[in-house]
Amino acid sequence: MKLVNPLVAGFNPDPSIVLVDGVYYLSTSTFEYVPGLPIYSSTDLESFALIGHVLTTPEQGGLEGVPTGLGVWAPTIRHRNGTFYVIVTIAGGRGCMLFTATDPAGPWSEGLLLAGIEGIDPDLAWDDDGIALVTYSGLIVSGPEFGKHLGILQVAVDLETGENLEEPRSIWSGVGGQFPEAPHLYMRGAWWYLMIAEGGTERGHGESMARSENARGPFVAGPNNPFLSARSTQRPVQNTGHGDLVDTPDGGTAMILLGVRPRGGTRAFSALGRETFITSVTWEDGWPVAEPVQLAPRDAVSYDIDFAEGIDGGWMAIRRAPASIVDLKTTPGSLSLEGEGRDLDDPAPVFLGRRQEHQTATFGSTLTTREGASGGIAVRYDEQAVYSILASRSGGVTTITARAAIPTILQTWSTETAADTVELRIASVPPAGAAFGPDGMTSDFLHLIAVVDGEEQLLARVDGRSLSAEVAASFTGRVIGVFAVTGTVSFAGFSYAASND
Ligand code: 6LW
Repeated sequence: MKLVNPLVAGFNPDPSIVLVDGVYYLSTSTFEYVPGLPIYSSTDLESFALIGHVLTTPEQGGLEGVPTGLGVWAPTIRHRNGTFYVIVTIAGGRGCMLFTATDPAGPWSEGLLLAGIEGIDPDLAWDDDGIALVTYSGLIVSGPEFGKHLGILQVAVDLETGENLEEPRSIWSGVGGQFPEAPHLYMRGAWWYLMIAEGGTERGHGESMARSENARGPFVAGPNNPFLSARSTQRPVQNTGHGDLVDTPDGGTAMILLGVRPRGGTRAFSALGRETFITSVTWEDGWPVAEPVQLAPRDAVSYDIDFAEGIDGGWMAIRRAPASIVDLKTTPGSLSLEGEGRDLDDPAPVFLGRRQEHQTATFGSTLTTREGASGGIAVRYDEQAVYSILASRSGGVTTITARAAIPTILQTWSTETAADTVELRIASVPPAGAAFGPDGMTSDFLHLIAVVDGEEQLLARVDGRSLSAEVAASFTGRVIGVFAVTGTVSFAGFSYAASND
């Protein structure tokens, strides 16, 4: 079977997958973005299409006020007797939630709170008697005990009421790596397998396996844990872990998992954040053996979005629904955004974005600012790590300001024009210098470009590593898009040109 990697490119961490009647459904973490919990679907485990989202409104997840770094963490998607289930932690939001649907494209339910589950990364399985077991990582992410870790826990839950049916039990916590998390429990042959991630979601990440004859344990660790990890290797895909197992179309086993693609002299900076990868798993003496994750990107696809055709499901807003800011009527054929006086450092700016999926990519838009209006384009990790180009119209002059914001530091570069319509572009350009020189030891450079009166101006060339998984540290990835700060700004399309360089 051909494996494509990344399988789902761009900011798509903590993947979970289920196979139902020959169709795969996969979901990933989305933190503070709305819509949340995308459902990607595939019939060949190679090409995936976005078919819908579990969370279509911020209220469904309690996302309106979620702190940066928290929000929608690590779903598990499962299916039983005609119902799809997504169980997920909404850290700093509604808590441990269970959503259901008969059609995975949606609509999904408003969600049931599993109030007795204090932790993250919940898994859902049914024991031999059909009792629902939630297996989860006992990391406390709210209240006075924030940060405390109780290892991998399990509890039987009534899925009608959301009540625990017993006290949570500790079942296995791996072989000593930090942050035992992302458990998944599977029945396979005569065994219940408990797979977990440990080592932390950074370079130490890996997958470990234990098994038992009973879904509740006792679990006995496998012989070669962690049985998958890229730690201490030179492999191009690092941080591999947080996996889920699924049958392949040809009857084998695959693991989908998160990974990063670091670049730079010390291979340290991953511009796109954590993405979804796939690798094959074989079984020896009843224990899994995983192939290292190979890099095998699909052909890069460039696109031009015509807003006359509306807004597709790839667009996201921050702590609010895209529908609350999208205006396709004010300037027909364009997307208009109405500023609310808040800039990109606000927790809920007027920003609409989509995942940057390629390390080498240029995106942009031609926008028109009315008198008193300001807005532009941006590449964002979180509200503290965002590079943008802002066009502000005042007194018949448009001031174009390239801005590089990283925590506590803001640098700007400006130019002016009489035109009220300007084209803005941001390009991710690979590092080109000697491996250990200053131009080589980074993920990429971001070129902030304005086309003014037909002439292209490079306003700034900024090191990209501040917008990488390793530096920005928030759990998201790069999201590229358009925004307004004041007045009405109209965007005539959105272009994205990518390559696999
Ligand atoms: C995820 C957990 C993790 O729930 O990061 O560090 C969290 N590990 O498995 C967010 O992606």
